[in-house]
Amino acid sequence: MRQQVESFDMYTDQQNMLQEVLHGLAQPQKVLQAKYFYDQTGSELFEQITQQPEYYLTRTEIDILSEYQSAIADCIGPVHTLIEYGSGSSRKIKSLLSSLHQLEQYMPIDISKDFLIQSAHQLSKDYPSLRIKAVCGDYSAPLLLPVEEKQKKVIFFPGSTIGNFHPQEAADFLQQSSQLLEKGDGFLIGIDTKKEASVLHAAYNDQAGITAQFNLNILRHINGSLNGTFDVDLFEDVAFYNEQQGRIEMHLKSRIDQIVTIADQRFTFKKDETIHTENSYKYSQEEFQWLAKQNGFTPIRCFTDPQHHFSVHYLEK
Ligand code: AVJ
Repeated sequence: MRQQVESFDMYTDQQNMLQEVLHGLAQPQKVLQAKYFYDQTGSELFEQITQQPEYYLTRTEIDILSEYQSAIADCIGPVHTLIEYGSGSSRKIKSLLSSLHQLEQYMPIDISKDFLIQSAHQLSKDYPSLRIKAVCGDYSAPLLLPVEEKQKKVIFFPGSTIGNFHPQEAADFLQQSSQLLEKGDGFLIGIDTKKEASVLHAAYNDQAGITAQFNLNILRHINGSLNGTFDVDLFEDVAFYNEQQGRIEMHLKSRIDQIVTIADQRFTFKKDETIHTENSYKYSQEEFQWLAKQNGFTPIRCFTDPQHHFSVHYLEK
């Protein structure tokens, strides 16, 4: 029973967080990478965001995956290995594990090791004949995966997480992913669409203030992990749709002139100066298909909801 879940440790860069944080805060426009939202508290807050009425993304993606469950499975055809970037919602993955044809192996990749292993064991109870290889690693960096050649593979990357990358980084990321694949392998990816600014604005400014807590929590994470002196009450959450760039921007705005220290380095903030904590790019169906085509994939089909609020693209190498 136990042998059904194997785990592989490929996460190497513990030292990186300090360097990346210090580097980002030294820029003229201070910046923190969105991946640092996700400590234990941050992951829990994100989970709560997905349940807010204004945050349509997760709910809509789950609806699309369930509505088109068999169409997706037929479109993909027989597949040996399903790779998931970031082991997220079990509802999304279960819909695929239950419907994909001839699936033998599931390989979730995540940097949060405890969460990864725990969800792998949980899933193995419901899918006793599935081989699960849990890979602890950073899927945004080049990875050597324990996959068999000559077996059809599909990468699943839900949640519009690729939206955190600048378009050029998203392009590089697609290229890098295509290098893990062979001709005929697939990529199933969730993409948030361009839509009325008011819908987008509401999704990132929920009434309950959960997104604000999530944004501010990045400062607590840095305080805890890197000995920072951020006073969370002296920063304010700001989120808006930048229509020019087609992205939601999240910032933390300093309420006063202040100095913050991290690992003995001092950073000065002017009143109203911001730290840019996240971009969340939105793509029309045509824009994303164009990006995929330019970067090693053929768009096969795009699944969407009646309001076109979210999209799930199936691409083939
Ligand atoms: C997990 C990156 C898809 O961009 O909507 C939610 C993160 N940030 N609310 C998104 C997020 C603020 C989320 N992604």
